[in-house]
Amino acid sequence: MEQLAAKLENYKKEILGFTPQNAEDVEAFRIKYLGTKGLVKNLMGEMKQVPAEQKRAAGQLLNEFKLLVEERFQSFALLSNTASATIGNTDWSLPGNSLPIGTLHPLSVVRHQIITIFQRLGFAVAEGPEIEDDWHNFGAMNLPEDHPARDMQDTFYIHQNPAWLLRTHTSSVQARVMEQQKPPIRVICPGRVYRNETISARAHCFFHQVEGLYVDENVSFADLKQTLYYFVQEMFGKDTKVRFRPSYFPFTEPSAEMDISCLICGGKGCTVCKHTGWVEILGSGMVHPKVLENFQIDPNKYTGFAFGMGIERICQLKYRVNDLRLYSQNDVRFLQQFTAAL
Ligand code: 2NL
Repeated sequence: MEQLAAKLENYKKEILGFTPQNAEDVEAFRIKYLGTKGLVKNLMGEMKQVPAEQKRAAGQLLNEFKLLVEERFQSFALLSNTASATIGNTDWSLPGNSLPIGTLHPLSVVRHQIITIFQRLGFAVAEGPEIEDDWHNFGAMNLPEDHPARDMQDTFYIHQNPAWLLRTHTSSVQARVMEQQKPPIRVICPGRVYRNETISARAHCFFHQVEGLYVDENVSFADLKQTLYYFVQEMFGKDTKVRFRPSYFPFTEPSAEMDISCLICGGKGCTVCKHTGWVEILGSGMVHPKVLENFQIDPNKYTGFAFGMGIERICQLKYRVNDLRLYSQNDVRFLQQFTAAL
């Protein structure tokens, strides 16, 4: 036993001190220690001479030694693969240059945040076509025939068939939901909408919206206020204040616009809030009885609230984007600033 232990100690020193310079050295190491006529095999053979009562301890020592040799060989083998990966002047084993990975568009980031908040409240997500007919976009929403929004000046009609238009809001999606589903209805509809406007820092011919609709028995204005208040707290932080101002939309009655305390100046007054301390973020209201009737939903039994917000606007407030055109110019200097927002 003592002889064996001393012998192994010497071999261990030899092995640990051995540094192969190339693939040939590694192969020589393998043959010397691990080959069919190598040291480990020889030592195993010598086990026969060990007295029976010491066989167990000797076997254990030898086994430990064998594991050490194998482990050394494996680390050399990795190195030697690396060494042989050099062809000419190129080391093909070096890590490559990573390809630049794109980032989510800020509007996608914010849309995702909005959707997640409402999903936690039990809202489902619905999508629909961007090319719509007059009924789903306007008629069902209680917009009178002579409403200015229906004007060629404001809405893009499809040249080949003026019965079709580019939706001006995602209410058309909620119209399709109400067509197919009876209350309780709880949906949010994110999507791109189009308006015929001259492009500037503050206006664009398309933008992105999230609209929400909740129809059931006993849905009240208090539900509307609390839902939208919850949304603001989740989206902009617990310290954000809200206020509702009376407003008008043809599809809701009563209607209200919601302001939040200015995130930029904290309500003290700045250029973003035009020194009022408040910024408008969405429109809302109780669904007009005529809209419900358009879908055979009895307004005496059911009530609902609805709201709509521009994703660009939310994004502008959250990330201080001061020009609407930035969202569609695809300038990477703009887009790359939102990696952290993931
Ligand atoms: C805004 C205001 C609003 C709605 C959208 C709606 C939808 C149905 C019925 C009734 Cl199906 N109303 N949507 C209601 C109030 C306001 O949007 O300023 N959006 C950017």
